[in-house]
Amino acid sequence: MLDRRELLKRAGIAALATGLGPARAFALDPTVVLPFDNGKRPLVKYPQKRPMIVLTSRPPQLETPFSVFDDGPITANDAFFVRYHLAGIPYTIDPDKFTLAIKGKVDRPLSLSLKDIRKLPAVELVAVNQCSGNSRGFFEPRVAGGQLGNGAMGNARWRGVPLKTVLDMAGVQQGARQVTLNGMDGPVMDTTPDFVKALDIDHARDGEVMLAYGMNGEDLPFLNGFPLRLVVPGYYGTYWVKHLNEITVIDSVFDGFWMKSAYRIPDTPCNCVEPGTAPKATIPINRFTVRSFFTNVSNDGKLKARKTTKLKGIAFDGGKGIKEVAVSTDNGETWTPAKLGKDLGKYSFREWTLPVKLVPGFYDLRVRATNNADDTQPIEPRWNPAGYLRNVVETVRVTAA
Ligand SMILES: Nc1nc2c(c(=O)[nH]1)N[C@H]1C(S)=C(S)[C@@H](COP(=O)(O)O)O[C@H]1N2
Ligand SMILES: [Mo]
Repeated sequence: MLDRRELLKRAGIAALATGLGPARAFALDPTVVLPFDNGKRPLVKYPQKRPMIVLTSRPPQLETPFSVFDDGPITANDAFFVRYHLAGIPYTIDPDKFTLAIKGKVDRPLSLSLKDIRKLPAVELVAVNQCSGNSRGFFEPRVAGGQLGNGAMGNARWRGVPLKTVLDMAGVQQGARQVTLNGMDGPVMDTTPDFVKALDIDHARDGEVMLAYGMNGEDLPFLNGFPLRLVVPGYYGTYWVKHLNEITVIDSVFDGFWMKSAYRIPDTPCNCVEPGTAPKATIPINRFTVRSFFTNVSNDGKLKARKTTKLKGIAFDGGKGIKEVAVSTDNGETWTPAKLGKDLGKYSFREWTLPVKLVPGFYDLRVRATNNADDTQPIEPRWNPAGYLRNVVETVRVTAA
């Protein structure tokens, strides 16, 4: 494990703290253009990260360049996206002094060091983390919020202890209804609500929700929540609280801003509404919708006609597991099942491949996944005012010549 000085040195986080911001190695940062209006973004290198697509720099909000997802089903730590709400990020964290408090409606309030937590029986799980607003930039009509392409997602092997373990150690009292989760970051103005999330007590104790200190065999990168974060398999990233240092068991339903007002979806069967309209009632966002992507072909791609091309991609869902991925080369008239890759668990990206041979022409290639509950992806996009849950069938336009 890294000591503090070592961490600061390796991560260069001190540079961020002193206001230098990201390392600007180049006079002119390269840019990328996401395929929607106002999609031009700088590519910048941050501590412990390779050059990433920058949405905002204060706080850092970094999107993964999409080509990374073709490298394999696990997203490298240095390419994993970063999302923060509040500019008050704890730029220096001493892992030897870090403690996690478990308090509220418990018999034995606890203060656990990182060492204490690392001594508990560890578990590992591969799971996708995806921001609720991933792909928001594609919404039509456009909606307010971070205009993200498809790179606000990633898949990692997380290591830590079940949240249940520490809740049982503390002894949850009768009548407990939720746990609230707070990290070390905070607002810079006291009118901004602190980022606090909540889970129902049964969910918190399901044995899968994890206090994670490891990611793909290493400590968590600083910007992904060092030294401890919550992992909520199958659930949108908003619940995956980073720099987690305070868990409170409560006997009510938490009514903080980030649960009661933000991160809510329409309470309709499709969790969608007529484009441009407001929902009558909303519920907190929860599990991922089913999605699939091509990773080795993109718009304006060129394929060799009459030669076999192996199309490749990824699929995932909110935890039922992927049952089938199918590809259409004829505008959705016919669908051919792809071959699924190795199963890394029901919360992981699932790779798929499909060889195709095309005669010369223009093609809209489509990919559609179905999970083990027979949930699938819609051909027409669904809409909600916050730009969440996007899972329309993805299309890439290529030329075979
Ligand atoms: N402490 C803290 N944790 C947080 C957030 C935050 O703003 N502060 N944002 C959440 C949101 S909305 C997302 S999508 C995930 C992103 O995780 P990542 O930055 O490791 O990719 O972190 C979550 N955890
Ligand atoms: Mo998010």
